[in-house]
Amino acid sequence: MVVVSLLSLLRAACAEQFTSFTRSTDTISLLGNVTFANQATYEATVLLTSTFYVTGESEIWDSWQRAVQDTHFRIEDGGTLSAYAFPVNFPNEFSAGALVTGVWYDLAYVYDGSQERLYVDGDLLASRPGSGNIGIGPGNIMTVGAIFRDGGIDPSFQGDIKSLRVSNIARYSGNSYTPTFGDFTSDPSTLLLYDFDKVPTGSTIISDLSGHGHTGTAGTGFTGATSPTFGVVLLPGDANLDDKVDFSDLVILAQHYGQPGDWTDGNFNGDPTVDFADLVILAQHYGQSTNASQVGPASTAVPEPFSMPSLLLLAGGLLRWRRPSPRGITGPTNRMVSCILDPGPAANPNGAASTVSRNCST
Ligand SMILES: [Ca+2]
Ligand SMILES: [Ca+2]
Repeated sequence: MVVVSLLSLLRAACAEQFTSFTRSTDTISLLGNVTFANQATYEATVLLTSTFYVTGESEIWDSWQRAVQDTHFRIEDGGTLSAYAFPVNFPNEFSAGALVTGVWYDLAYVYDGSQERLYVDGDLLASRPGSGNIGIGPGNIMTVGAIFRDGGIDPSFQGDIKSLRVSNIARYSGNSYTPTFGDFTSDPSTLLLYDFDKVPTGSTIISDLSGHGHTGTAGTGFTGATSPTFGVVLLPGDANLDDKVDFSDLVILAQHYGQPGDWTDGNFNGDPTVDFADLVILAQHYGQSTNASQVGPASTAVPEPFSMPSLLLLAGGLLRWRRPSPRGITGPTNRMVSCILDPGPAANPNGAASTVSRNCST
């Protein structure tokens, strides 16, 4: 019980501020390279908002040069944790587990020259024998998030990251260790270190706290690269990341309804499509806001949980609004949405359309 309580506290301490990767093209381009011999540790504190990747895999960290270096830390489709220290166990990267969304994880990959190990929250997830030195390429590309490699874009993982550390030693051994669940610290074995929770909102540059100068620049590195969001707590339903769930988010969801999408398209539940389940999430958080200094879930000011008739009303209105009217989507937004979300005692499934038409569409 003590252990459980401690873990709960550590998890709670993570819920402050971090960096959110909400698009498959979100990336931070890192200067330089890391150099290993026959030991390595990759570790990150992350919370996933999706484990669905149409490409089969997504990147947390990657340093790569074709046929020379392939050192990476990934989440594969379905939530499998994966790491590689090419050419160790070539051609098979090391994958195990089934991570889920909405949970802070302390993830680690360790290679000690004779064995590879994956840990989740300090518990050994899997191990396998391995040997040899790790390949290093002088012409590498290194990123947090998406990377352009092998002729295409490997997408970013989807979620939040609090800290990332890469080291040239095997930091953990055995079946378990006490996880950090937060910011890692630098020491002489640290090759790169980022505390994403220390980066101010709106930043585009992140410093390497290891002192090795692997400065990161967000939103660069390949055509179509986008920046993750620094210093913003992801609020379910907040598609445009402006720290509140309101009509603007509703419009975004409507514009992508029925299509594939990521968080900034209104796909909040990590499945492939912007659909009714996302609408429910948005509705449940409509009117809420939070701020980066606030720990825990968003305030619950308004509204009450919605009835299914209200949600159907909302869905119907959204689909109508997918085609901009001659006046555009700039009407009496708050009134309109409030009306739809709370159509009053007269509303019922059969009378839904007339309620919207009479009271809410002007
Ligand atoms: Ca918003
Ligand atoms: Ca969805």
